[in-house]
Amino acid sequence: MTVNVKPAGVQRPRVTKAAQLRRLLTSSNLEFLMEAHDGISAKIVEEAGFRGIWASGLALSAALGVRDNNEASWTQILEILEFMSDATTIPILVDGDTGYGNFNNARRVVRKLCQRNIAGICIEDKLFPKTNSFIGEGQPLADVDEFCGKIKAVKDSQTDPEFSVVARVEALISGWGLDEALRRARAYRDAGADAILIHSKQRTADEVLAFKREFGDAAPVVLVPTKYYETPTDGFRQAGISTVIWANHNMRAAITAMREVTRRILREESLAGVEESIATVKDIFELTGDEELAEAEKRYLPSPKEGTQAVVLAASRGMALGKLTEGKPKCMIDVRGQPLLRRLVTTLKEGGVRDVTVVRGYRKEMINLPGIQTVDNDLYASTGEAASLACAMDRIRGECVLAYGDILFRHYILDRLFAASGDIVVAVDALWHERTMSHGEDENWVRDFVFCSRPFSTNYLDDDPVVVRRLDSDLAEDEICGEWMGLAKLSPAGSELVRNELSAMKTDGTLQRAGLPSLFSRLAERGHEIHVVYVAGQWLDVDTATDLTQACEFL
Ligand code: SPV
Ligand code: MG
Repeated sequence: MTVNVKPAGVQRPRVTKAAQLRRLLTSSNLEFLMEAHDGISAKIVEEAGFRGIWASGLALSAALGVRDNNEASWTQILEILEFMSDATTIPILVDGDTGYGNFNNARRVVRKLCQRNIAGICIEDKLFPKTNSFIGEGQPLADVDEFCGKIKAVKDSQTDPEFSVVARVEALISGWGLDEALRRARAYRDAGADAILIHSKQRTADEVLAFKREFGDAAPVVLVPTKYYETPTDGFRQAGISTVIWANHNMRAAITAMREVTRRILREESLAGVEESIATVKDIFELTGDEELAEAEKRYLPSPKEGTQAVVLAASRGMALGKLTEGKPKCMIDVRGQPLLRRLVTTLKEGGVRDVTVVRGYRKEMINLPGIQTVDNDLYASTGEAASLACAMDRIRGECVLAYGDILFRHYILDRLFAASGDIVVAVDALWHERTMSHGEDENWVRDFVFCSRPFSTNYLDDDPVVVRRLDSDLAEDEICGEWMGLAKLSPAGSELVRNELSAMKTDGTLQRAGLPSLFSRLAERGHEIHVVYVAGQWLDVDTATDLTQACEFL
């Protein structure tokens, strides 16, 4: 029995854009190219189901607000073509006007088009700078031999063997008649053109169909029925035409739509009247492939730590800062143009924390930053940090960061907490003594000192876990191993331990006045290990005016 399955790893050979266009030009069916003039219109052409794009010189120029007279340079056009090509998978036939100069300019253009995966170029037998075919009468034509040389030069220069060169005959446009058109078309075919575009500005297709009858199948024949649009398309099919170009209709449709909407908004001074009739913003996202970016972000960006929470304690006023906290809580004090809390929240989110809950109290309405959730401790004036934390009890779940609302620290400290083992991990500054020295005397300065199982060591091999014995603002100097930064990380089990301890404190009546040091000390006394990550400075808190000055310098 034969099983018709493609063997794993065997890919269907990719048909290049140049090969796709060549197939359209040489196929026995009538094919169509639709005008586009930028990335989005090119996408719309592909989305509609067209198998090829006409990058119209008229429409590209118009989109830039210039005339179809080579006012935009070929490199400016090339830039847009690159966007159009990158945005689509179907081939683009570029309207290359006269080739932007002589054979030498034209071959340079073609090399660049091949580099950008453009499938073909159409060049017309007029003079540079060109004039649109529908303007004026008797436009001068290029010398036949000169134009044949140009065709040969571009065919010799294409780096993709299936790139197509369409030679456009303007003899009928310029009033030279059928014989001249045929003479030219045959010469261009002999010079190597892959197809002939016979252009006409008559209201009927009579002259282009007469051309086709005489020219026969000497080369694929391409039409642009802009002026003879009333001719039934089947007529082209029966005549054996290769390809029809709908040359400028997206640009014209866009002009009509933009005019209508712009004028209406001006008149009505409102968007209400147009909203229903225009593309949605979501349409724009879809057309430009936002979904792919979202997928790619999942693949390539570091994933936010699954469900990591943070609870930030920001209920207190910060009396020691005096006038500065008269109208707002300490965490909202401006530090170099941003509230302290905003900087902290940014650090947490950049570190992979998904949800940040801020416990508010004093002047709570002032804490209104985007991207945070809030809970309130309305008894902030008579309660301490443990009571504030208990207000966020249901947010202490899974992996959770606890932070004072007045600290700033370098990102890597959070990374180290996440990397550390242990259900409860606290960041402890071993350089507490240096902080004392640089801070100077200040009786309002309350610090959370830590007595640990082992002091900080610089010994590289010494990596046994260090645990907290006691956390207190009132330790004997020889017991102090460091200062707690006001930053801790809880594992899911650690979150549960903290919730249970807060409930126990509520029951035994100690919750209201306790600080977080007592919470951790209680847990340590019960035999739960509180792991220490030693850091060496690189953080600060803002308790006093001196701290505020240092915070500005820190940034
Ligand atoms: C274009 O679309 O720019 C063309 C076709 O060259 S036409 O405007 O009909 O000449
Ligand atoms: Mg043109």
